[in-house]
Amino acid sequence: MSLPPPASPDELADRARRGLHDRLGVTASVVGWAPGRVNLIGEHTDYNGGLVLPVALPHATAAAAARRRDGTVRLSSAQADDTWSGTVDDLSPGRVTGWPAYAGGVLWALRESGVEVPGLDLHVDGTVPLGAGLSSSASIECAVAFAVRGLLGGEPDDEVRRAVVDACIRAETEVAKAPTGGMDQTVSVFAEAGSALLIDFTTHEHSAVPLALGDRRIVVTDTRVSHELTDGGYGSRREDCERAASELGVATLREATLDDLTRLTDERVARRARHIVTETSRVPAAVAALTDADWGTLGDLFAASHASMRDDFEISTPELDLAVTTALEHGADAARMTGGGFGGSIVAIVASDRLDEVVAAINGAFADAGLGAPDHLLADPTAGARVLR
Ligand code: GAF
Repeated sequence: MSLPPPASPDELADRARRGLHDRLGVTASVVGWAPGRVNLIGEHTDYNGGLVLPVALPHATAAAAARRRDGTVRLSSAQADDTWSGTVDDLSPGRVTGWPAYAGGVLWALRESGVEVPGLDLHVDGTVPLGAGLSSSASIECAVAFAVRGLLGGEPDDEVRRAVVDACIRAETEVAKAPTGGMDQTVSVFAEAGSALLIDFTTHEHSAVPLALGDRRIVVTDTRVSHELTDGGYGSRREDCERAASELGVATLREATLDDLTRLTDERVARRARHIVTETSRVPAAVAALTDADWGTLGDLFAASHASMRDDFEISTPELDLAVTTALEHGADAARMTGGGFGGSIVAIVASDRLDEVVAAINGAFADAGLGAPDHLLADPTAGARVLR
């Protein structure tokens, strides 16, 4: 059994260039490329001032673009039949829904931040599975932002990259109305090949954590149970966390200890907060385990993280639980659900010689349970967004 790699950045850029030509009849002058992500550990901690440890996927979005002189914006996508046409003003919050909110909301947010966004034709094409909890939306946003930066000239430096992350977060929260926390855009822009990215959402600093995986691979299983961050479950978890922080008199739950949580009166809110406090403490421990190639400890941390999301945060599903249990029974060193939850994917660390067995066992368990076939991919840690000319 083999899990083939997705199109390379150059191949995907060529696909996007061809798409721009075929759908909108123009020749691309630049392509923005940005990856999706899988989070190793640190879930729902980003909007709580906590720590996260994602890696960028080789699966990505390419946005091919050409400047226009008349101020018009036209957007098309290989993953959608419709073409959006209007001006940057038409992309402001409340005026656009669906995929153009992600692709085009970035143009509005960049302009709000002072960037002179020109009229443009733009076509996106991607290999990040949609609705799988692997940040297809952040990869679209960041690819579009890098295409715009490419049209404006020069290579995005660190300051420009930070501004891109901020604009993409605004597009997602204010235009697409997904109340997310910023992890996905940060790793899509700042990831380094072969490393995870440790991000601290109190200091807003990040650092690459080289992964000593040896003959192990990061395997993602998409349960293909739908995952939608605008559905309300994500937002209600966020509200519970904010309520806990407010009752404890702290700015974010990063400042709370387990002892503090005994002061919370609502049982559900206390469990949500316990997930955040314990999950944040697991991130540095996982960094140490990954750095030392201590797979036993990493397995324990992933197991505690999964149980915390299942029982305290209540964002797992029977399909995610089944995939995790089956992966572990068949030799995965570590496995947990990943991303926002309510469906989506699990992430597992698996020795190369157990890969086929783990994949076959999950497929078999899903078939036995009468579930649709899951998808699997290899998450070899990739570098972040770039401009391709
Ligand atoms: C989603 C969000 F977009 C992130 O900001 C993060 O909160 C994640 O869910 C959960 O860790 O991907």
